[in-house]
Amino acid sequence: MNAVNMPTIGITCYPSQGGSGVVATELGLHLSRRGCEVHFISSELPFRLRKYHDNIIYHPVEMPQYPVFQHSPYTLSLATTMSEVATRCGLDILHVHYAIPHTASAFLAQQMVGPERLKVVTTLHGTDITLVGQEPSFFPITRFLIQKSDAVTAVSSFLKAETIRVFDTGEDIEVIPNFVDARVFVPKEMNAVRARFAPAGEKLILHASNFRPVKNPRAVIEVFARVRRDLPVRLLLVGDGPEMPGVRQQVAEAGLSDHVEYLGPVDKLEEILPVADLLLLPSLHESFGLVALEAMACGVVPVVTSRGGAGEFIQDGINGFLRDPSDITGMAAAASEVLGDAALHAQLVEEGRRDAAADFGAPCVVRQYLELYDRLLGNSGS
Ligand code: GMT
Repeated sequence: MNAVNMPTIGITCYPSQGGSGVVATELGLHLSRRGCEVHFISSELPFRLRKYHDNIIYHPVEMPQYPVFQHSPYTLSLATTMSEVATRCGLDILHVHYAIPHTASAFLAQQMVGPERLKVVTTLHGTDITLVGQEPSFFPITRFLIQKSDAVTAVSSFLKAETIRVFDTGEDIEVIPNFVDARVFVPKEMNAVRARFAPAGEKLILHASNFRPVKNPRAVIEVFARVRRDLPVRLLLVGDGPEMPGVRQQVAEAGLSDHVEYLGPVDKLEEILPVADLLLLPSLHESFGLVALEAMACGVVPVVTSRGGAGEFIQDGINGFLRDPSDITGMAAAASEVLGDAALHAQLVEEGRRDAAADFGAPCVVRQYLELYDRLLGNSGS
């Protein structure tokens, strides 16, 4: 605890672009503004931290190479750094995002420091449960680590239910949803950028992801091709990943190259998202789908997979659309309908922005994490 009786928190996440790293970093930033001292412990500086912030200290994890190692044992180096930081900086809580392997390191660090001095919170984000954790070589340890954490949160009720169903962990998992800073993710005119990407006044569809198979990016191109039959529309692809070469080939083969822009990874998504009219996220599943919430905050209508947790913030036809990821026709029809009807589009934008800022706005959700920390540390109120 610091002078103003706020907990001192260690946060570990994957530093590269990806929803879990975004949520962890934004949480750390918001906690620091509320008076917590926050220590980020990770292999690299998380990408949204790249400037000075009061109350935030970054501790890199050194990973020594040695000829006998086939792979440097990151999990052990992380555990060592966590225990050193916990002791030296007086951490009350280690909050790890994405169970594998971060909870394993936190568990080891806790054993080294003493369980009475350091609590471990694990936030489950998605594929740590729905894909990676179910690999036979990871399943038993993932289950063990969930049970050993002092508190476990899941970013959606869907993910909580999946965790209980697959890992038989018991009900003691708290749902704390993802959040958006609705002062940063705001609608913007962006006339100059729009003129560049949509010179003839076309509508703009945007897809942003890490282009892995689970994101189903080929469906993005199929839906886009269908919508183009109905309306003048262009596509912005943000991000990069293993599916990108196949996507480029698909675009070329469909004769769509002149209508698609590849923007690559964008650190500050809020600087490009508002230019779009519609976001497409046809993932095979999404435990939450943070980018859809960020889109709503920016006044962009989301057309999102119905498999997973997105239905916990998107109401079909009210503030966005939910469709099965195999339903190319359904996604295209929803996109064409809303892009072709200005009044409907404006109505969905208004609903989406209001819903994103209310229940899923940063103040509301960060408070839930602070209350959890307080309960764990035996304090009352936050
Ligand atoms: O997409 C992933 O599998 C990685 C993961 C991440 O670290 O970015 O994304 C998951 O966590 C996000 C933040 O909580 C969620 O918004 C994403 O829905 C979730 N991805 C999946 O469930 C596929």
